[in-house]
Amino acid sequence: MSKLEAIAQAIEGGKIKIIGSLVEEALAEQVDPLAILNQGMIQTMGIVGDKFKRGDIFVPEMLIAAKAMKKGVEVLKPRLAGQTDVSLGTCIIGSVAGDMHDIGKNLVAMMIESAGFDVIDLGVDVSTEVFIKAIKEHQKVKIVAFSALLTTTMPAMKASVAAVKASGLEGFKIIVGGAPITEDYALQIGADGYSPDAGSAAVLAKKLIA
Ligand code: B1M
Repeated sequence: MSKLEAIAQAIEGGKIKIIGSLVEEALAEQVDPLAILNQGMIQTMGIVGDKFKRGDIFVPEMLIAAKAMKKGVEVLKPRLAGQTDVSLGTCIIGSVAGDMHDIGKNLVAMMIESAGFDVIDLGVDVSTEVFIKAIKEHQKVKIVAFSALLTTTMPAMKASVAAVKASGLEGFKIIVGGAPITEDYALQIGADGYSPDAGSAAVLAKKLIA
């Protein structure tokens, strides 16, 4: 079995104790960190989601797979994130109200940070009020980023975008993303940008402030 297959299997099986060393071994064998992330981890979470949808697994299995992925990403992070000395400004990010999913949001935060922004991660289930408070409290906010993974939390994203725009606060761009979000939806709710994945979110953030 290849290292990538072993990592995928450990994520799917929620093998939190061995995932860190498997990722380290793969890195030591010069496996591309992006391949570990995309093929070993993100793809596997898609498989986990499909199994959940079919009723082959339930929330606890989905949860331990998510925990294993988080652990794996922790080990991978230093190899994915670049180093920049100059700050491009602050990015406020969070998963919208009612949404507890944070793996994708954490990856977006990590990529935006490595692109040169100071990232304030508000976590999950973030209310509009908390987003607005954070924008007011931080200096040089250039990007406000909303993540949603559930069709049922898309209205919360819409409400947050509308409230931030109506708040009179200025000087930043709003970006949105997450599995059910599309470019059309982003436009429809008045966001300044949409991206389908973490890497392109960082590119978009830089482009929007240029
Ligand atoms: Co949930 N869940 N979940 N879940 N979960 C999904 C999203 C689901 C598609 C599974 C399925 O049915 N196939 C489904 C949603 C269906 C729908 O809305 N139509 C679902 C459901 C139904 C639920 C519950 C309702 C289940 C229940 O309780 N009955 C419940 C809701 C809880 C809540 O939020 N209120 C729930 C709970 C959970 C867990 C807690 C068990 C766990 C989350 C743990 C955690 O995040 N800490 C979980 C998981 C793990 C998943 C799946 C399997 C994997 C999500 C993930 O981490 N993917 C997911 C199925 C799937 O996605 N195929 C599923 C890997 C991650 C890297 O990808 O998050 O998509 P993703 O992020 C990507 C892009 O979307 C993008 O970049 C990232 C990578 O490059 N992106 C952005 C994300 N945010 C962005 C922001 C941007 C730009 C890009 O700009 C700001």
